[in-house]
Amino acid sequence: MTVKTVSVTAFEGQKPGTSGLRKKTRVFMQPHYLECFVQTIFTAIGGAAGKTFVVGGDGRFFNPQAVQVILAMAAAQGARRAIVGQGAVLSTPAASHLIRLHKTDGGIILSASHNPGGEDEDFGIKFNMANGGPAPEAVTEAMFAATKTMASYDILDAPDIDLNQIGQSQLGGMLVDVVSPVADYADLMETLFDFNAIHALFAGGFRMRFDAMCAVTGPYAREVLEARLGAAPGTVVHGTPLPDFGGMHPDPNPTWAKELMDEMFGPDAPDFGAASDGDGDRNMVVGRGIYVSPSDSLAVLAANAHLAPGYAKGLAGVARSMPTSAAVDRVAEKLGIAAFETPTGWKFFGNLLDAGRATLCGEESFGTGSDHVREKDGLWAVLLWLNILASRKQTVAEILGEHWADYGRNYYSRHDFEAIETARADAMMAELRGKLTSLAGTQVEGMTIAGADDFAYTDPVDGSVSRNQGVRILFDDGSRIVMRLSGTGTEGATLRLYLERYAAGPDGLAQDPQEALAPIIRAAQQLAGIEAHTGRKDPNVIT
Ligand code: VG1
Ligand code: CO
Repeated sequence: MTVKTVSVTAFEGQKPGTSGLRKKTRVFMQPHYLECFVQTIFTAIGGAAGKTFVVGGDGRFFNPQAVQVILAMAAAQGARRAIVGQGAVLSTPAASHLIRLHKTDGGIILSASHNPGGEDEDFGIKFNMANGGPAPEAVTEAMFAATKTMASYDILDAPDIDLNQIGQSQLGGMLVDVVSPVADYADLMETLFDFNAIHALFAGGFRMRFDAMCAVTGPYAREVLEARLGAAPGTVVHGTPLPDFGGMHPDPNPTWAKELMDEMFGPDAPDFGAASDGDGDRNMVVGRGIYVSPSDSLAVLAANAHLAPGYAKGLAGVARSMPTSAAVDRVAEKLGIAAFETPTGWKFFGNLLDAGRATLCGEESFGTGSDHVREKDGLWAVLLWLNILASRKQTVAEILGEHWADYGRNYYSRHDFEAIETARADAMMAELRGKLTSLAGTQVEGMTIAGADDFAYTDPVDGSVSRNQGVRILFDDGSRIVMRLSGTGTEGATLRLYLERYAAGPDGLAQDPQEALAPIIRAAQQLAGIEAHTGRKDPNVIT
């Protein structure tokens, strides 16, 4: 086996976004494109020599081929060992766990997460650090810088290795360890939750539906829910991962997980429903006849986490992304623990988790997680809910109702305007940014603006500063509008409009969120001129 040095011309636009580099699959499949980015990863981390990496992906189209390329490059560049999920598959949280479990130097995860998969859909790649978490901005910036001067890469000229058999083999000088993608992750879950109590819940007739959306979580959910916790066979639906996710859009929200929503709001609905995304780090939870918004879910989990053995000693602190509702802040206040507000993207939670300052983290985009790994974790969130349901012996609706009665309700919604022409979206944001300083004290829709800014974050652990993380318009009654452009899309721009209004109760806790938020939605249209700039009056997706 020989090492080939391949000369290349640098590609433009290999800029990691909110969560790694995402492009159309065919872009990744063109000669040298993937290889160049993998090389920039190795360059940005000071080379691969002597290092151990975890490698795997969410099973989408091109995942197996990409893993072979990464292994051949790592071997050529002197890596010591690669730990690979069987079939080249690992969910994002399972990869994060393996990085930590084996104290590796990091991991390469192939996924475009909640984006559809297939030859004509999306593909992605990201690097996670030795702590198991996504590379921080300083590292992704170093990667992007390296992409611009890329001139050659080294790769081993070797036949593909068999990734379908668990066991060890040698690729050049590198040991390849093919492991079960599920076993270690499932064992970790057993250390965190009261499996006996959840088992008893299912044995007592509790019914659940878990929609894996033909993506990576099927085998994980089957093992944990059906095999280990005794949920009825068939609890997990769409449980076989497919390269194109069976045509499903594996984004667990009411729009894309419509089948689950219909079931949960239907006549013979199970007690509990959940769905996960392409790479298994997101979750949506639904009770019988009641949808739980991700921001509320985070707050309920924070308020009840002590009911699970892994969190019995309480939480050090909580963290949420800035656009996520302040519902969890109210819980933190009552618990007397710190609440942190970070920019969008899980990489910003890493330092807080490593420093032991936050135990639970969450984003409005259906992501929740804890210090057990350094990624958000869909199945983990579902298990924490199940533990709480088993312990409190109440329905989801009862738990949510009591939560709002205790803390008040943060009405919340996100409106996505997808595939806007990039130039128009940029012009709209620039115009809005230009008038931020003049908004304070003015009135819109009968509400007074208390302040407006472009969110900047100073990491309390390492002092790094991240600017331009989203426009915030804050009203004097605590309501707010947040606007930012997505960093995970592959076509044009996506505007995310986040809307929030607080109702202290006891009255007005049972409104429809879109109605409760109506004046704020109108205010956003007026202030940003969304329709004038984009031609769009209504969003494509509402969560
Ligand atoms: C979106 C979400 C963000 C999440 C990111 C990655 O980013 O809003 O909260 O961390 O996706 O999640 P953006 O930039 O498109 O708003 V995943 O499950 O796609 O890795
Ligand atoms: Co994901």
